[in-house]
Amino acid sequence: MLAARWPPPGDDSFIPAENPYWDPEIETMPPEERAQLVLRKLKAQLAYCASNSDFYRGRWAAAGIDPGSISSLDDIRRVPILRKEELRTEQTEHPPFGRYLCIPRDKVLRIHGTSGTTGRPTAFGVSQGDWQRIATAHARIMWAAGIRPNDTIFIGSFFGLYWGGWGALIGAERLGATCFPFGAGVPGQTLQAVEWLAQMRPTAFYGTPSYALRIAEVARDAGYDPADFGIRVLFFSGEPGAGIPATKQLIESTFGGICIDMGSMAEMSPWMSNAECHERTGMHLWDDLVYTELLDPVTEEPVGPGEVGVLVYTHLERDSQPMIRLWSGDLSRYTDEPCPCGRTYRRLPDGLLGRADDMLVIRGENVYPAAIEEAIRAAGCSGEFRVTVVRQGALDEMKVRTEAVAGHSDNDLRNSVVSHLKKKLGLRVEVEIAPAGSLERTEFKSRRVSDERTMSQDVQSILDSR
Ligand code: 8LQ
Repeated sequence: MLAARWPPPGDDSFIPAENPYWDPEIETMPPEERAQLVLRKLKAQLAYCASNSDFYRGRWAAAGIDPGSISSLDDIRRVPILRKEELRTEQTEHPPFGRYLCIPRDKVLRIHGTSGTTGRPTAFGVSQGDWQRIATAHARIMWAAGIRPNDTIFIGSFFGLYWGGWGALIGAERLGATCFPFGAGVPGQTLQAVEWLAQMRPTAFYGTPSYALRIAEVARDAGYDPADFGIRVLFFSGEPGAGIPATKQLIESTFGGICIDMGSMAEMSPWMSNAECHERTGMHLWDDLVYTELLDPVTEEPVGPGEVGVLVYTHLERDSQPMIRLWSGDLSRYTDEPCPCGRTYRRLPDGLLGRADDMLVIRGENVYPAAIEEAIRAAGCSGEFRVTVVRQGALDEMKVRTEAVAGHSDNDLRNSVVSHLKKKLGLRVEVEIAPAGSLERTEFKSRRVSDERTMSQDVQSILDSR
């Protein structure tokens, strides 16, 4: 459905007949043809921002850019990159939404926001049209994950400012599935989740990977086998895990369903525009919804397939708070090799490697948090773990604390972690095995890797200054 109108209407009630694709034409079109579609939508989006936002008008005028002169996708590189700090500053100077809110204040249907743990929270004002378009985009992408109207979707995520659970909910509603917005974060709720899962037997699950694994532990403690819940599809966003092969496998063997990685940033909703299909070959970049560039973290030039770059996102159908070239800080690699699903979108076969500011440089090697998790999980650690990097004398040392696993001696587990990390990262580590269940769990996003040297701050300031 190549909508002639921009932005496309989001409120249509179309649901495909049984078919692998929600929109076969767009999802399987030759990439060159899709580039033309993306360009048409990009031009409409830029023109819209120029007419409706003093923020964009001002910054583009200052950069000497006439958005009307953009005539190829390459031309987008003339448009200035936008950083989250700039959004915060704009909202401080022009509260509450900043002048990139392109609709009248009274047309804001929903207010969401960031948690603001690292600075001023960012406010999201969403129009009714955008809310509906996000729902339709998410329904289309969830369809590709194998979710159908006869599924029941358990949403084990907060229903508050955080956009994750809401995005899954409205996508599920639009798809015509049965929604089970269970929530998270209330004391005692995880055990209740287990009991409801056993009783209601939903066929799909949404949350963070950490929380799914936490639910599995609580289930086992309560005498349930999570594989008996009957969940066919588990889809995730918000943190690494679902895209890390050993963690994906752990989730799949624990629950007996497929594990699907999704997620970009709340600002970029529809945040499922990075999302795997049921083949699980890495997140597709759903470029006709959000156009995604991968840029070298230092030169900001495009990188080729297989090279590490920062994901930079541009909305193509947002009328409330469109983001144009938002620098995510997340590192990844793409491939344009075909996916067995038949969709012609590029893919991120390694998921998100980690944020540029979380990348560690240990004894001269670039080490991504996702690679550390892959090695630790592959070593057989099914519980929680923590990684600390410290400087001892002139040397960087990595210390891992993980938990005992039933049926494995602590010594075997320790040796296994040491050898997997050595093989994957070439690093020597010190491993401590803590009692099972002793490390803190989260119902949201985990922070498992911490760098206690000053080095990473130096690296960050270099990255920031470019
Ligand atoms: N982040 C998000 N998804 C990720 C993934 N699949 N793999 C690795 N890191 C991921 C509302 C959605 O869940 C998206 C979301 O979490 O938005 P936030 O709260 O703005 O957080 C965005 C950050 O979460 C990204 O920049 C990634 O670092 C991480």
